Amino acid sequence: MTYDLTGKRIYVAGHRGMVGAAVVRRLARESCEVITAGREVLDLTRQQAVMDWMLENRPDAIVMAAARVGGIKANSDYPVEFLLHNLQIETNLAEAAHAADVERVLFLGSSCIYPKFAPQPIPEESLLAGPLESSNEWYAIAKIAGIKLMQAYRRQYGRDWISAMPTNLYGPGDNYDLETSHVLPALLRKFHEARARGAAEVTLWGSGTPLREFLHCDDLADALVFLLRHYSGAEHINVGSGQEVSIRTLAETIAEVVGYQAELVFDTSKPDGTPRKLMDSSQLTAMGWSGARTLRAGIADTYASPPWRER
Ligand code: GFB
Repeated sequence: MTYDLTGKRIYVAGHRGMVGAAVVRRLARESCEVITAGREVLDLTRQQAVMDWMLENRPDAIVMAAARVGGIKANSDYPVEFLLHNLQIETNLAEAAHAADVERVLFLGSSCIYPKFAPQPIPEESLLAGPLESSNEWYAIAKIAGIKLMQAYRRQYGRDWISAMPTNLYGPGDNYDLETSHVLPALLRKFHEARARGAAEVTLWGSGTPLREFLHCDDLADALVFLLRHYSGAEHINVGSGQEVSIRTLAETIAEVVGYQAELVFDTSKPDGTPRKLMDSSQLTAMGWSGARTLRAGIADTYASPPWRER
């Protein structure tokens, strides 16, 4: 199938976030109209406000890049917000999209919602096949519900709405708050500041042994536009890079990019989380998408972007 984006009005929910901003950048290369609505215009946790906005603006397609996201500590510290706000955002958007007869909706899951001990690489059918990682089960339940909601609208109303399952993401516009961010931006900041201070050590959380797959947000955005154009199915599609590193190796790579060597100190009072979550993205590659940049090139691109460097 091909969904022609020409002349379409595509609403990018969450356009100020790292993923949303990357999708807006990618859609700028298409002959479509991009619609956005900042939090000051539209609070996506408010059902009536979302319904009113959607019926007034009537986009042809929606990329649901709005969510309450964060790293392993943020997920443990704010279970209510990770469950409640993500449920509110996805249910409000879906209900309003149906009312406004939106023809395409692309929902975003995350590789962390697979079972803690899913087979590696993780195939799409592993979803719900085992217990979740406890540190982010709140977020996982909300995101699994979102995938199910897309399937429900396909089944009951024939909506051609789809879901993608991205791996751990990074890139320009990331969250660099050391308490709530993901590991890659946190280590970029830690090494950047260690160099500025001439610090001898950089402290990492956990043991450094967990393995993580990483994908640059601009590569994700390209894959999402590809799926919006070419994918029509009930099952979510894994979007990974296939590039997996240990947290220790990630730190060593970031030290090289930042240009500062420091002793790595591992604070094992902090959780490791899921030991590994490499996804099997062969369905996506079989459809014809490829082109994820190397992790080192992606980290270098990120470190060459704000807030580290003005482009
Ligand atoms: O990226 P991260 O916070 O989330 O942690 P997850 C990845 C690994 O990096 C964990 C370790 O083993 C952390 O202990 N780590 C080491 C650090 N140093 C740091 C640090 O300074 N900051 C952080 N944040 N981690 C998330 C889920 O799991 O995956 C989210 O909790 C989301 O819901 C995301 O889905 C994609 O990869 O473990």
